[in-house]
Amino acid sequence: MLQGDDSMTRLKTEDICHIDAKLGEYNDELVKKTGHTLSEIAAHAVDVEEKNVNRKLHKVAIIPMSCGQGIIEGFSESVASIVNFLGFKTFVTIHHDASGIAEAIEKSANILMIADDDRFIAVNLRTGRISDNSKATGKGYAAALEFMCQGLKQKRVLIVGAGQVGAGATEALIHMGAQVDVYDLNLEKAKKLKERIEEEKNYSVKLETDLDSALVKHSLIIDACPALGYIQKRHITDDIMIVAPGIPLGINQNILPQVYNRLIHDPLQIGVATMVFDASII
Ligand code: PYL
Repeated sequence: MLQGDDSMTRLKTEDICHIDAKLGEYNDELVKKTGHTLSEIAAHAVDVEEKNVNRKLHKVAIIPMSCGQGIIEGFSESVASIVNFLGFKTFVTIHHDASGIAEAIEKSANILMIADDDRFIAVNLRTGRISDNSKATGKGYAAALEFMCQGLKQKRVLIVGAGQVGAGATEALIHMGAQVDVYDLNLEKAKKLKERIEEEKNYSVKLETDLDSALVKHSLIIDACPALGYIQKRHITDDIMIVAPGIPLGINQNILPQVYNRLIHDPLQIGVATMVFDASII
């Protein structure tokens, strides 16, 4: 039933063009669903107190990158609007690529954010700390889920997708005391994640091999894969909560109204907020 791998989906301008204008609205939606703001979710994801993040110490530059498939119109501006919303001084460089990096440093930026087709990173030039968007996104959504269901200790969570986002979410969930079950269409990939986590964290991850029955059994779900609409009406329970960093959304359009109040999904906001907070740690 599930098609597609879990490599990073490339955003399109239409996925992100509304971000700036709707940040306030999205923040209110997060508060309604989780009890916490975008800043608080991101701070929680990186284990810092939101009020202790000293925004004044940082100047963030977003540098458009033209390599590979090229610049996504509105991408850098959307990232800048999120970082600015969090309270950091932020600008998009006029130049792109190497000239953009030079410009950022000449204008005294100390955190640089750059994305090519494979990676989106924030680099803290003072500390050398590199924050990766995929991992940060997994952590950020795990934090949002923890707030939404008021604690994850000993709760069972299904992660669909064992890529970088799923891996970030797995590590964060373990830290929160949850029981993690992982499904990936590519069983080998899921096994690799399980083995790595068991070796590094001495923690047992359960592999799910049948997505349909896994979805029926779980009410806490992280949709971290790019497959469309695989969560169907028969999977919806009264207590279901879904956080969905995956693009496109894995929930069938027909059941969206039923789950809307227990669903968190955005194209960039939580991931970018978490990576910039992570990069700003001194
Ligand atoms: C970073 C996002 C999250 C989801 N998909 C990822 C994606 O779209 N990556 C490609 C980003 C390319 C940006 C382009 C630019 O405009 O600077 N190089």
